[in-house]
Amino acid sequence: MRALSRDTTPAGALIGACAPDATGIVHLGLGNFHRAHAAVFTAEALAVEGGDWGIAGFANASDRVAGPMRAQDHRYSILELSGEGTRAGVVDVHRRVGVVAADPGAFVASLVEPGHRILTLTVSEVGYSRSPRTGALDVDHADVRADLDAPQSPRTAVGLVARGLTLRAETGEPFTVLSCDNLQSAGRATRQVVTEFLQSSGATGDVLDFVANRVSFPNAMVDRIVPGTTPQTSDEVAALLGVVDRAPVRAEKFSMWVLEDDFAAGRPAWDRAGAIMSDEVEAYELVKLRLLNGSHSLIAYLGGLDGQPTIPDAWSQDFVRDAVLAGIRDDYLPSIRLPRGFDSAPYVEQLTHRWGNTALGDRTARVGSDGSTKLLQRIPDAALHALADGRVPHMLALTTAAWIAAVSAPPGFDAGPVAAEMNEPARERLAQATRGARTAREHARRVLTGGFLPDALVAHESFAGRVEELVDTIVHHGARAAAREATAA
Ligand code: CS2
Repeated sequence: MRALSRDTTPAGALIGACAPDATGIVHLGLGNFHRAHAAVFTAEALAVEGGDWGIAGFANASDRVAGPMRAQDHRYSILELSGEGTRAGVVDVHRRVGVVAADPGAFVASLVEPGHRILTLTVSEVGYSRSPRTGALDVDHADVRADLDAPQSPRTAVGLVARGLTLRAETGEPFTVLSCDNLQSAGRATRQVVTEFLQSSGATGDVLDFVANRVSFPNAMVDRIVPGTTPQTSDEVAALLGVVDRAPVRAEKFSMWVLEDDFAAGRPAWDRAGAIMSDEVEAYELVKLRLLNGSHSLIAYLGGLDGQPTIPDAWSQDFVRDAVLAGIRDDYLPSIRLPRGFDSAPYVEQLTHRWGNTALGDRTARVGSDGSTKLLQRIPDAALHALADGRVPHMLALTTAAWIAAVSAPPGFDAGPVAAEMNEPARERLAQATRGARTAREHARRVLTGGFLPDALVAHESFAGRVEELVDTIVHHGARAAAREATAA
């Protein structure tokens, strides 16, 4: 069977069929999510309205995706999996690909090209280098410190963006930096860390003025469940399209993008491809980060501790479902001001179907990975809202407790094989912070006071004590008992 390329793409398989000649967007983080989300919106927008908005895509570290894409004329396929069956399409919107770790200079140089007017980012929550305790740029992090000491040769995402904007300030050409990650006030947060980086690394007033006045950082809410590719994915593509694709993506059918229409140098007609331009993006972000992502974390940690390998497996357990729906009702919904005209009931109903998508088979370990940074976007502000109202947010405490039990190895507790698969960048620091703890409660307390959560939240003894109790219950009686205890409270 022949490899996917311009010549072998089956007639009618192209999504959008837009074929841009020139690139106008630089993208950092050439993973599955970008390729199933913004890249598809861009291909569809260009098919409607055209424009020089091809994408120059950069992977952070490895050639795993960039290599095959290069060999396939920058094309790749998407498998959309739902109860209605599987659909395959081919995306053709990238015109260059690179790997930052191999050539950071090429990435920085691409930010200065005048035709490049937007940088999109999918670097995940970890990539913004924010302090868990304060939310500001984490200047204590070794990688950030190294970049601050040598801002001309950065390695972190924030340092790379700051370097590109510093060089772009010389031409003064306006630019937009668009975060497509699950961050609260994503644009504002990105502007903040980039500006803090520039200030701490001795940037000139001219550069700071340029970034303040000529660079926009729109807020955006992004949503599509995109699990990793499995060894079978290429076989499925081969069966459906008759070509070999070495960099396919799997995704659910649902896709949503809500953007603040604040682009300093223009944008593709994303709105004509179904994206929503709104002046209430932060409200949409909160809805999504809390109802979907916060609940997703609870499903993953309870399910993981219960040995459920996939999200639909976890979701099919009554104790998980009861806890999640209680969390939405009691802890998340009261913490949000809904966007105008937004009805939460059908949204939640739709979430239940998305979590139950067995065709997609999203992995529990994927959603449970990186909890130390993801939970910060999902839990603390909602919890503080409840606490300020005089309520203990039991399900947010349960989410925190289940994360601690799943990834930080309380004494004498085996979290099981699914939890062991979760990738947690803070494992080492968690181990240091909890070394020598003799009981589950003592262990939990050390995590709580170890700088992994905002000080303002941990200062609430009603929350910290609840987390401690629930870790204790998980360790001695299991996740089901803890969920029941929290749901009954
Ligand atoms: C998930 C998200 O990994 C996670 O924690 O909650 O990746 C989720 O699937 C997406 O945000 C859906 O848009």
